[in-house]
Amino acid sequence: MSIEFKTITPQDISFFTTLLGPSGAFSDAENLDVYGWDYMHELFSKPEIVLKPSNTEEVSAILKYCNEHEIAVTARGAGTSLSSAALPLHHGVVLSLERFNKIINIDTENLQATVEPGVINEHFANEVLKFGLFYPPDPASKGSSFLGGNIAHSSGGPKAVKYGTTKEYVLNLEVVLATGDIIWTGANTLKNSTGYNLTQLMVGSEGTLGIITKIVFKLIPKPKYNLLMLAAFGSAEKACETVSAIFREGITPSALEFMERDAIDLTLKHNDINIAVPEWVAAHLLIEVDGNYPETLYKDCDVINAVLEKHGCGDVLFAESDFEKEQLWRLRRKVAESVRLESAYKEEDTVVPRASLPQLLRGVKETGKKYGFRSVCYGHAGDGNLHVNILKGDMDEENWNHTIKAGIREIFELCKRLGGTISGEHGIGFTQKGYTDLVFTPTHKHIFREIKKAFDPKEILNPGKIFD
Ligand code: LAC
Ligand code: ZN
Repeated sequence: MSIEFKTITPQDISFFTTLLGPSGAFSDAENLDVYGWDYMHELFSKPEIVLKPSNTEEVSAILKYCNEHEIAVTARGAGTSLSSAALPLHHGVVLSLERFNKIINIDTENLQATVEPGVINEHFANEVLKFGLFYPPDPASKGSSFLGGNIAHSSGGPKAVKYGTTKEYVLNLEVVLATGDIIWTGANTLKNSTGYNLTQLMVGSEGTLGIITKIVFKLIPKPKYNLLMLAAFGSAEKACETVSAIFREGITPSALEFMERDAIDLTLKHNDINIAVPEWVAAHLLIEVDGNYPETLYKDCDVINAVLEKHGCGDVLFAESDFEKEQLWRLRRKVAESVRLESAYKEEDTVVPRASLPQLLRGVKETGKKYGFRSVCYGHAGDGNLHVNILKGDMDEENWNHTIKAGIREIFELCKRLGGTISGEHGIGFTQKGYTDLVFTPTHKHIFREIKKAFDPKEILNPGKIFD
């Protein structure tokens, strides 16, 4: 944290209050407290003021002022980042996008929508569904996370295995740069071969390059049918082996999720979900197929069932009703929340080429034994994306804060050896920065710094995140 930012003065507060009105600028203790936490609840860093602009011009005026006065600005969506990206490390301004909550237009002719970044993911998906349209990215936080934050993190979710992550759906962005300049990054077209791809540069940039104020999304027609099954395995590694075999048989499921026994047990413990899991079950795969023709989907399920049998699957539960589907999805979606209810934990977002998943799981468990930690593994197996939650339980502070970091590093080294990387969908933010030396060479860092300089010469935007 070498950069020095200016502390906010009464004159600055007066500027912001005049610009946004008293209901747009908050420096009372309660607000500063709320916006100093993030989802992980382990870290706290208090902003000096919280600003809630409602339009692009206000964002532009805020950034222009902060740039001139060298005040740090941390953009914040719903605060659900799993890498502490919205934590105002250098205090200064938290710029909340919560008032940017309008769906501006749903274009049913072109299958596109223009929205503001503070729209909640699930609300947007439900609104476009009214027109028979589909916005697939469905992170676990979809009920509360904002679309702008989803772009900032390149968020995924179970549907990504067939439909891709957020980045596949972003066509064009209105962005305010640190200087206050406003640009559109591209065009509202499905193709664009016109210069550098600034749109995709913004995706995953975690608020370090600019503030997104409008989004043009691509939409697709909603498939009419889906089938869902829960496959039980006596061996977690066998379950992982099955994943790539399903694709090799020519099937691309619309979701292919993995949960090891510990994840299932924690979810059942902390939620009212009525599913009996026999003793012998070591892991589940949750497999969904979707499309417009039920007979094709049943045939796909036959192919999948044959693969499951060949790989030692002990039992398949086929969801017979919407209620049963909902129960199975809750079993999967509630894992993260349940782990959190159980213990303090570290959230690692490992990702490898999908056929390497069994090796990754084995490595995680071996590392856990070596360092004495309990890991709960689950996630988007079809994407080779395994969430590894390391539980604190009764581990002492020294181990928790220092020793096990070496274990996490070993897990990430394994990811790299297997051709993977250290985050599939949660981002680097602040919490994962200490491991980026494994994946960023000095050349990468040089390029990153030059890009940063071009967008944000005084480094006021989300300082201290992704890289120094
Ligand atoms: C999930 C979140 C943690 O997949 O990414 O549940
Ligand atoms: Zn996930």
